[in-house]
Amino acid sequence: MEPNWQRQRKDIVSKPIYVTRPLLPDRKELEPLLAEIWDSHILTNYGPLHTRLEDALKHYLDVPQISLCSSGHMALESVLRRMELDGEVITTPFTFVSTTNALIRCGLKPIFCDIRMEDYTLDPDRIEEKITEKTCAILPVHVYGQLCRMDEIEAIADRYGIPVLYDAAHIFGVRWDAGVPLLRGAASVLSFHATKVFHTIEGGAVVTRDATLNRRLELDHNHGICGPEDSLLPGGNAKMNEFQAAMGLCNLNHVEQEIANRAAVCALYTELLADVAGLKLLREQPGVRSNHGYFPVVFLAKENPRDRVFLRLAQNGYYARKYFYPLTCDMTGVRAVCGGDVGPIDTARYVSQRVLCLPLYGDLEPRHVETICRIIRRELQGR
Ligand code: T4K
Repeated sequence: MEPNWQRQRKDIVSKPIYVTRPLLPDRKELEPLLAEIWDSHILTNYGPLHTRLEDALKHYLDVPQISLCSSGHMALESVLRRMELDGEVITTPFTFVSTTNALIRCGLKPIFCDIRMEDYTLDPDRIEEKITEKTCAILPVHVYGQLCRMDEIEAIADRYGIPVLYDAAHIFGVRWDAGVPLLRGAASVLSFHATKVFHTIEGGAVVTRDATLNRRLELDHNHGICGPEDSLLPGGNAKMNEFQAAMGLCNLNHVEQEIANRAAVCALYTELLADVAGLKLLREQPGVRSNHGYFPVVFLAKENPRDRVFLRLAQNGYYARKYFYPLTCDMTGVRAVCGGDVGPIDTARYVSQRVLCLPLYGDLEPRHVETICRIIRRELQGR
């Protein structure tokens, strides 16, 4: 049998493999769009490519309107502002810090609520105990592209007469038998960051059924400007520019293939890890076509081998990520504003301390998936 060190040396990759790698179109595809920009000299401020991307996304996402933005974070802030909320917002701490920071930066108080062990989304059974007379909204996250328990969350919100705003940063391309998930609640916010299944380098968008809110968002993203001589509301600058739109138009042609390629990578991970004792994989949600944005595994063993596996993978050139650790409520900047005492959020704490997102992108080679799984099995089973 090969000595252990030789087996380990074989696993080391020459180039690091990160948790993700952005989808990039062939440069030739981008060139005609760049030529249009050079011809028109329109670089930003709702130019022709911006309009084309908006139309293409409305069609792809099956939504009546969309307001593009410079990032997912700015999209989140703009909609929180334009919904004119004031007070406490019930939300999940198991998310990227942007979700929580957006609330704080808009003068709102995040009230952290626990998540479900099944899919790591906000637990509807724990929401009502957090509602007070100051509650003004609920902000759940479709984390890892897993759809929240929207019917249950919205039923509670309706009973108390408060809106639901979804952080939908992870669900681009997720399809659902029961309707268009982005059209649920008051609004949904997408991220088109480079690390997402579909990207515009940086970028994001708000989707809402409410045409008035949509118009106010467009104004908010461009200084409130309604013409050369007036500004209707105190907006800022959160516009998507023409270069971002060009990248988006190219990537949109490939996103279905990217999702299919990612599905194949996830199927291989699942095949190689499904029988590993003490490892929890995401289950497919019934009636949902996943976009395979993330492949989180949760280590259930009492001794919690998460950090050991993380390090062993890194020693071999595989850079998994602890999305989402620490919980946002435990981050220094959030604690400074919200204080440390957030009440019991046991499931969120458990998952956050034990989760690892494995490398995942469409052209991740099967040999890397096999090596990653071999390393995990060896660490967990000693072989
Ligand atoms: N809400 C939720 C639930 C979110 O997850 C996010 C963003 C937002 C809101 C806010 O949306 P944006 O304002 O970002 O549009 C990354 C992303 O920056 C962030 O967009 C994303 N969530 C979050 C989950 O992940 P980091 O700090 O982990 O990124 P970084 O730079 O460490 O990238 C991860 C790996 O990806 C790198 O190790 C290498 C690879 N990579 C990254 C970039 C940027 C590349 O290969 N090329 C690249 O250009 O936050």
